[in-house]
Amino acid sequence: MKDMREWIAALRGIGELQEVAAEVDPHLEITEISDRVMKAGGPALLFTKVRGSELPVLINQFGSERRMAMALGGTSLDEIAGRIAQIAQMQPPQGLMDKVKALGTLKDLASLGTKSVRSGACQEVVLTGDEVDLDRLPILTCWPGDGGPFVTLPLVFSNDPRTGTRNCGMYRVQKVDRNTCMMHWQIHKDGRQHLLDSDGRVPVAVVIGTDPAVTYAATAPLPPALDEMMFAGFLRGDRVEMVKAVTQDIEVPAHAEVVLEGYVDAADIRDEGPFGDHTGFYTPVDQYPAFHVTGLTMRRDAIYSTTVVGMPPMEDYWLGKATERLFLPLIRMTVPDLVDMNLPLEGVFHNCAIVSVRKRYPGHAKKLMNAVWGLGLLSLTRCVIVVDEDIDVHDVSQVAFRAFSNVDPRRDVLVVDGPVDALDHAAPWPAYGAKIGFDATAKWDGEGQVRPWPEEIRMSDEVREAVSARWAELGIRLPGA
Ligand SMILES: Cc1cc2nc3c(=O)[nH]c(=O)nc-3n(C[C@H](O)[C@H](O)[C@H](O)COP(=O)(O)O)c2cc1C
Ligand SMILES: [Mn+2]
Repeated sequence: MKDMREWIAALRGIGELQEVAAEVDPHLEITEISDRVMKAGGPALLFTKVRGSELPVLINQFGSERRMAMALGGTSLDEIAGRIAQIAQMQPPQGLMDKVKALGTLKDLASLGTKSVRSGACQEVVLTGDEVDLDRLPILTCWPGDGGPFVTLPLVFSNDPRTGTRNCGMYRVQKVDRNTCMMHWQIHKDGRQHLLDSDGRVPVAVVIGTDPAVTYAATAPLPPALDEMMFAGFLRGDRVEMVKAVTQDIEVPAHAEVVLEGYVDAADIRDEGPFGDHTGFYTPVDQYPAFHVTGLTMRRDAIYSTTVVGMPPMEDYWLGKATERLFLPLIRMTVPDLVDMNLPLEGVFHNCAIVSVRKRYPGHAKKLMNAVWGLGLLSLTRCVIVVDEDIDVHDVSQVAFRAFSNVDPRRDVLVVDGPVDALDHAAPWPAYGAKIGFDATAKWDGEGQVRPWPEEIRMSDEVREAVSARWAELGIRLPGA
């Protein structure tokens, strides 16, 4: 897919998109409608008549596992993760079959770059200087306590002032007036570092509405040196086409729907928020830099893409799940003893990670906690629960059973201090506080278990198979069967 239109057409083609022709209000009403649809696991919505704007609004494009996988060109997230694992584990090919397979993998790698083009549909309409008017866009005011309208699904592009490396992160953008916004890049994020390393001003492009692999890539926690557009190119198997912005020295995806060009000014710090956030709480007003818009470019019939975050589950749950699945093979390159990982819904990404370990030595579970607290944005995880590898980390009930029964609080709990997520409201200080790890694995002698560890109860295979064989004969009906 090269743009959002192809994606919309694909969603429509498989019955995953519902068009809404009735007029709707971007002030709170779209949130209430979309929230109901997201919580019910419903389709993507295309609102074609939005009060106060000519642009239709696309929302909930990623709101199911099926759509999320489709967005990244696969049938399931695990299948896409498998492609990444293949590259992560790439060995020099041995036999002929291996060589043929390796060619497929190399083809994937060939799509890693980006391609600079001279013109793009995103610049069919160009407004500069006094013509810039953000009031033309159907920017949502999501929740009653919000500080204003927010662009909620923006791809924020900036370049490292020292190296020129591109970054693309999804940081919400609050609209202040017709050509001024606030840039909510948090303390741990790459875009913010660009501003710190600059002479006080960084050119920035806020891009709205691209093909879904590109949009997803903006949310992916890649190391700063890795260009998210290369990652997007790999995911979709085709290089992303980039075009020069009109008023700033920066490139933007050529096939985007809407682009806000401008600069972020370190000397212009103002109040940002409040904002009803993905944690389920409002984040309070805080100080962030202003983003001054010098150019607004669009397609002639541009479509505005957005989301609503709030009390989970919402659409962004699936963006986070994709990251959990796709990054697992990459994490396993350096932490091979981490078998599987689940960032459960209730943990809103940063509050909880459940991981399983192939335990080989005393203290192995605690080693894994420390590994998690040392990995990129995962390091901000407030609670890490470690279980043995035979436990399904995605079955929260199974995990809870071990966490409740296998943990001696004095021996099996680790509390550490360090950086926590900027949105963690329970931490006493902003972005700094405590994190906790629970070792819910079976304990060994060498871990201070002086009594024998009990065996879990399981019926023998022989009896289970025998009962299965005569189950029909017994005539017992189980609920739901
Ligand atoms: C819908 C959505 C909204 C987000 N909003 C913000 C935000 O306002 N500020 C922020 O720092 N991160 C936000 N994030 C998380 C970042 O996009 C994510 O951490 C990403 O990895 C940042 O890119 P970077 O690693 O290049 O800095 C949001 C993520 C999603 C899915
Ligand atoms: Mn980045």
